Amino acid sequence: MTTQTPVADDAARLAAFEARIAADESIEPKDWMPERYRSQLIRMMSQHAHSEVVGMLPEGNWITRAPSLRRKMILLAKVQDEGGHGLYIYCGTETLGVDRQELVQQLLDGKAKYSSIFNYPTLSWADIGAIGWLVDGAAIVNQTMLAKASYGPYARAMVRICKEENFHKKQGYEFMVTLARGTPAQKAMAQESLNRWWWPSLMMFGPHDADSPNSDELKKWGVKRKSNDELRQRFVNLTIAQVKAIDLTVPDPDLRYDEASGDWITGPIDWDEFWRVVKGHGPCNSERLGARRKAHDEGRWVRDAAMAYAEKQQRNNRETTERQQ
Ligand code: FAQ
Repeated sequence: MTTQTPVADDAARLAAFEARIAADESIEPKDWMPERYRSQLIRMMSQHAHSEVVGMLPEGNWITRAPSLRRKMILLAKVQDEGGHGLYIYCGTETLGVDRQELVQQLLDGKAKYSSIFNYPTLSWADIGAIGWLVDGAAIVNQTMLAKASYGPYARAMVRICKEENFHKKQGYEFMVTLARGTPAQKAMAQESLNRWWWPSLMMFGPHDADSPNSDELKKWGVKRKSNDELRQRFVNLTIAQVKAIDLTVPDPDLRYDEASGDWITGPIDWDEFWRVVKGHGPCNSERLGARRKAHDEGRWVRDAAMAYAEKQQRNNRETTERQQ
């Protein structure tokens, strides 16, 4: 498949499209859509797919070091799930007329974004629990909203992905509960990990609404149903209760409860750090891209073999059909 040539938008079709969005109709791949809607979806969905695939790396690092068979099996299954999520979302993106290889190449060339969170290192075993709890927890808050997105293939992928992410989050929290109720050293390891993952998890929701150039358009077209700040606030409210339940603390001296709104209000987020990581200068950006490039190069023979096999099957089918005629 090659990238489709943009078709000029016209006012009547745009009005009909916007009426469908207002009526909460699902937009499907063969429906007419404004080019800007298409390109915004390709941008966001491909970044999401890349995040899932790059997101396998921090946890994948610990598969060989899991301390029990049970934890190893859970971790293996989780990392495999994330790869599957990437594949669903790449498939969803292809329905917009873009070639997957083109998107993967953008990632390998360092031209595509993926979630900032995966550029932080996994330094201790507790990080595997913290990722399931906080990173999958944040992803669920965001993706439950996206399961109602106006673009059908993306929304349907999110429904399935959220079911799996819920398992991931629950195992992550159960993991942290076990450490927090374990020996003093285990509890300290859980706390140290929470200290490192807390702020990067809040950054996953993107910049404040006032600094989010894409949000207005995405909300107008029903892709985002809630803003970055609304989702971040929901995540904070849900998570602080869980932190307290296991007697840990978040590394935020300014955290306070606001009686009037019922919200937990955090201190300021370090946006300089966020943009540094997004622009490629986080602690693990080059390591992550290096690992993806290596995997891509080493997997070339698998792709070549799969293509050769598919061509052979097609040839055999053609010959069988010709013989039967
Ligand atoms: N990291 O105007 P906005 C997961 C960029 S999946 C990097 O607010 P938008 C599962 C943004 O792209 C995690 N870049 O952008 C898992 C834009 O740049 P551009 C991924 C970020 O699109 C768990 C610029 O900043 N989830 O974790 C980030 O309206 C465990 C301005 O921002 C998704 O991708 C960031 N955190 O809102 C896997 C969900 N935030 O393109 C493995 C789908 C912003 O203009 C293990 N995506 N940027 O150059 C979304 O919901 C949205 O795209 C946002 C950003 C909310 C991420």
